[in-house]
Amino acid sequence: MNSIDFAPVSESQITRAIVSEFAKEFDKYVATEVIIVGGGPSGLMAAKELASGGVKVLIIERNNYLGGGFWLGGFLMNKLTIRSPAESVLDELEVPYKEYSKGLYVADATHACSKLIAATCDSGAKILNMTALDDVVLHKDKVNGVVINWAAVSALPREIACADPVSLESKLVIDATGHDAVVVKKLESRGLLKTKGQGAMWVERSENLVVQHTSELYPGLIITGMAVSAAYGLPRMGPTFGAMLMSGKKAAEVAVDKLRL
Ligand code: 48H
Repeated sequence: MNSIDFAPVSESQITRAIVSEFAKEFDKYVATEVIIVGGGPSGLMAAKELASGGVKVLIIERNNYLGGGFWLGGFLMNKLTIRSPAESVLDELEVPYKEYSKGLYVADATHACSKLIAATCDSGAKILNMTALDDVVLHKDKVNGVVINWAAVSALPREIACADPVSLESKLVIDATGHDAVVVKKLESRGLLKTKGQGAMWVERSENLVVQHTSELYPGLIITGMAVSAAYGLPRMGPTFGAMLMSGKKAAEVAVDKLRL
């Protein structure tokens, strides 16, 4: 390849393309059916399932990248483990894996995470990255949306960035923020519910319990992934991800049932 002639486009055209397309899409999602806070494995899975079923869904993610803890297994080693029967999700996503021992599967974390992100984008779910949850919208004891700000603004001390956030309305919000259970904590800080804090490690019990407790914790607020452990004081499972994926699927089912009511 000697040379390529790229299309003659000016600097201002590039800026306009970004501004106008972003603004158009943002406008469409100012009011939506489901907002998922957190783009880790549970949030991505919930978003993929909902959007593939035709639900209008937006993910809010404070980092510029999606995937949360799904890029690594544990201890900075990028092999994931999944316990049976959750390898079915790896099959769905076409992620190669091998059986390490009976019912325990290992996959490349980077491969699994990339495929999950791609499948979520392909499903039609929309993503606002570099966006942090600031608060919830609460109408008559029901969560009705989220208050957001740019993550960079949220990271600054108040006295430097006294920039007000904006609100997005939704019929349902899903807390998929992992160990911090950030949305749940906004309700707890107002005395509307009480969390137990995450329990100690007990792999054997943890994953079944997380999926079992994935539910609507407060009117309008569904919880998934490690946010479930934090809310209910369930044992943790360490670096194995089957329950995160299955909990995301269950959160989507709970949301669809609620939307139908
Ligand atoms: C916007 C936010 C905010 C905010 C956080 O931690 P995650 O990967 O969460 P899960 O629950 O999908 O998966 C948990 C798993 O990764 C894990 O940690 C396991 C299995 N641990 C077991 C154990 O025993 O330790 O992803 C949460 C996402 C991240 O991308 C955050 O950046 C994002 O939520 N997030 N986004 N506004 N305020 N807080």
